[in-house]
Amino acid sequence: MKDLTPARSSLDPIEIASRDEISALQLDRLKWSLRHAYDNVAFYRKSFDEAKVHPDDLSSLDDLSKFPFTVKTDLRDNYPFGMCAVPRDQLARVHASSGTTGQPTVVGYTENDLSHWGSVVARSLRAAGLKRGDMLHNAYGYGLFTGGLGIHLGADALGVCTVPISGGMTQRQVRLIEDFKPNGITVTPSYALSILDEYARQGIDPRQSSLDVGIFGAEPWTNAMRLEIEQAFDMHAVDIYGLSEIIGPGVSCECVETKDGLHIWEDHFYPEVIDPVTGRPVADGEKGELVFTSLTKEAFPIIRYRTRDLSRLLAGTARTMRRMEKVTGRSDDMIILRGVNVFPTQIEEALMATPGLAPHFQIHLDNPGRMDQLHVLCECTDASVGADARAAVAKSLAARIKDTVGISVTIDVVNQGAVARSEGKAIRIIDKRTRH
Ligand code: DLL
Repeated sequence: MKDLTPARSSLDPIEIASRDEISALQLDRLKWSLRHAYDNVAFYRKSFDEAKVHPDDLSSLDDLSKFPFTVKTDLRDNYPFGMCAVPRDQLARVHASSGTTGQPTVVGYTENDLSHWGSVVARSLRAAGLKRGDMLHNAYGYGLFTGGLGIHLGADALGVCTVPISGGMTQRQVRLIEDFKPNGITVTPSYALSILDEYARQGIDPRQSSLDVGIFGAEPWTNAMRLEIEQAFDMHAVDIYGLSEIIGPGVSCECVETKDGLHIWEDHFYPEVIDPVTGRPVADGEKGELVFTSLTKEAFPIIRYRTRDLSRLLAGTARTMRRMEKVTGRSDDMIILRGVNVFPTQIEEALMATPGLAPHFQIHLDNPGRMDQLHVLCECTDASVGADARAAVAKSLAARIKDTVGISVTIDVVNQGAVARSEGKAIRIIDKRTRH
């Protein structure tokens, strides 16, 4: 793999500023953001008043913990523009979450917000190893989802030429990678696997492709999956994180030279990690739920947003800005199976460590006899293996899950292509449990 480390001189000075400098900037911006939210959004005025706090009560960064949280339902309750802090004619863009559970969540951006978004995504792409003059195959979905257009904005800001292919039509994805010879690809890790399958189907060796780096996010993925993808494509695989409520992609990103967690662009997003039960902030290094406060957002300022994503904060390495550990999962996706907490990423890790299995999987939950059962659907790499060999692989995966996660599960090793493929975010859990 190529050394893609960006020149130090190409970084934004704040990325490598001293901690004192970063904290001073954060404090200034935090004061502005709290005041802006309080003065311009009825929801924040009410929630601060009810909690008996005022923007003037913040004199240090730690004082932020006095302020109330914002949760997803607050955004839904204020659908569509109740959380907007600027007159409607100052909005330059809106995006919305898919709203799988009902009401979509709407977010909006002013021109300045779009410019900041572009600059944090540009920073992320640069950290991942792209530079002016490169070409990027952008297979995140375009539309209301922030992935496609968010990455596009950052690529424009960095001077990278974008192929705005969006998700889907996998055959064409391979064709255009082969014909256009891009340096990088931005895509969900699960859709990258579908593209890999298509390479195999067409009999083309992905290791010979032009790709030097893949920038993967929008869903959890493990370091084991990173290795799999890096080896399959002979390219770097870097993690990018973000969520619409905070801005979209580009809240944090790994640096290609270290790949040791995602540097949070702390001059725009103030991170905290809290104990999800007590709501109290925990010290850096301790695991909990990520909470973000926007520091520069004009249209939809967001104060102490509970992401439900589990991670921990770590000191900076390649940059002075702090890192967040790779997200292990969302608290919403945590399965409690007979009293044991299980995340799909743990199943992914066990699967990737089991020889003979392809990286596609889905978890089915059921409770036929009132007892919860977890069933893993996965595929073997070799279609010609017989029933006995499949049973042996299934047994070895079940034993590994028992060993590492501590639960008994059933496994079905199905034919290649029988596990549903993703064109965006993978659906990892099918919950067929009935509430008795
Ligand atoms: O998924 C934004 C995005 C697009 C990020 C493209 C990266 C690349 P939402 O649709 O609002 O926004 O979903 C946000 O996705 O709270 C996490 O649960 C999950 N997520 C995003 N990035 C990662 C990641 C976009 N790198 C939700 N690792 C977040 C794990 C991620 N989970």
